[in-house]
Amino acid sequence: MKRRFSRSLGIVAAALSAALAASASFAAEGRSTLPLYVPGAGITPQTSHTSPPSDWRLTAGMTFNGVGFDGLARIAFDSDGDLDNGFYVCSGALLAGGRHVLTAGHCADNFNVMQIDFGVYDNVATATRGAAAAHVNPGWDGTLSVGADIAVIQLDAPVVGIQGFNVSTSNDVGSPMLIMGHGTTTTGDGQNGPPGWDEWGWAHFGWNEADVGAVDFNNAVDPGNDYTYFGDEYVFDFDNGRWLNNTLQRIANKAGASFSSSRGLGADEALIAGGDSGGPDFVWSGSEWLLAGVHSWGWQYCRGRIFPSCDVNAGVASSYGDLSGSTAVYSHAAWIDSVVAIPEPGSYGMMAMGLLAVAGFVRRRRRA
Ligand SMILES: [Ca+2]
Ligand SMILES: [Ca+2]
Ligand SMILES: [Ca+2]
Ligand SMILES: [Ca+2]
Repeated sequence: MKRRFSRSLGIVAAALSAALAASASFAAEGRSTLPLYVPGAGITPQTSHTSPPSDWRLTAGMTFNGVGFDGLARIAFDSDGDLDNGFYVCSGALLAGGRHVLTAGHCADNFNVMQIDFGVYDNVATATRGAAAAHVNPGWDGTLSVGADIAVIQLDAPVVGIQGFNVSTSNDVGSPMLIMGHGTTTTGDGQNGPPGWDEWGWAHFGWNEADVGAVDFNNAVDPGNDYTYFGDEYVFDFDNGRWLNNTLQRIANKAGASFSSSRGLGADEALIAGGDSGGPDFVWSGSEWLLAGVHSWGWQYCRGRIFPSCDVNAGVASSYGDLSGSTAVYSHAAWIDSVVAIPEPGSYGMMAMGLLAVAGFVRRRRRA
């Protein structure tokens, strides 16, 4: 089970052409989930920035407001029982208590092998665990933008010595968020092409603002929709300071909607990319970083919908003007509490049975 992702960079480079083969779920039109499939062994990893991704590495010992982020997780998984022949990559965050990881539903609804690495710096993990069970939100059926794309993974052994995070219980629309993940990297200007593996041994961080919740956003881009919501979500745009690329404000203007969106956070602005799925958006409470969002989807919205286009590069995902969505944690705080409170199984055998039972349930439900 314990495998290091230290396979050759050559294999990773060869896999580049198949990058961004998102796994599942294209439910809401145009939106796509952001796990990355890595065709050969090796790992990927992260995030689109205003300057070279090397400026945005999450390095060992780095703190924000005095808090370290070894609790950021890199998740490798597959449903063929084998990580050597390729796997999917997501991100996640350690919950307070050290026994669970918060991630996206689409990262935990179809796997039978999973390796979770914490505190990965230059491709060396501070701690590695497996999954004992996956608790996918009951509302998740592959449909994006209805607030259901969230899951809690129970670790096969507690993580000690690494700080986990508490969840936010308030609606954080309007808040600046510290975003992190182990996805692919590029720059927002599109000059470096689609997100790739240039920084594959590192996690990256950046900032953005949660401008609008699920209902107001969907009503603006899809008037008259009849979505059934299971929770809330936050929608972000990747700003470069220009009016033209302030996509959420332009959507609001066009729709006569009540929300607004700034022209961004200057050089700090970032957007998630492939492989960041399931990763965290943090808000600062005044005394701690709280888990506010779980990365869910990306959307090259602008082309064909807004003129002149709000996207600086229609061919590059996570370029300026593109959108992302994160499941809003506050809307699932009670559910997360209930899952984390479930007693641990008494033996490894029982844990394995629990995992299979969850996976089987999800498969049956998704065929329905
Ligand atoms: Ca595989
Ligand atoms: Ca923004
Ligand atoms: Ca904006
Ligand atoms: Ca784009």
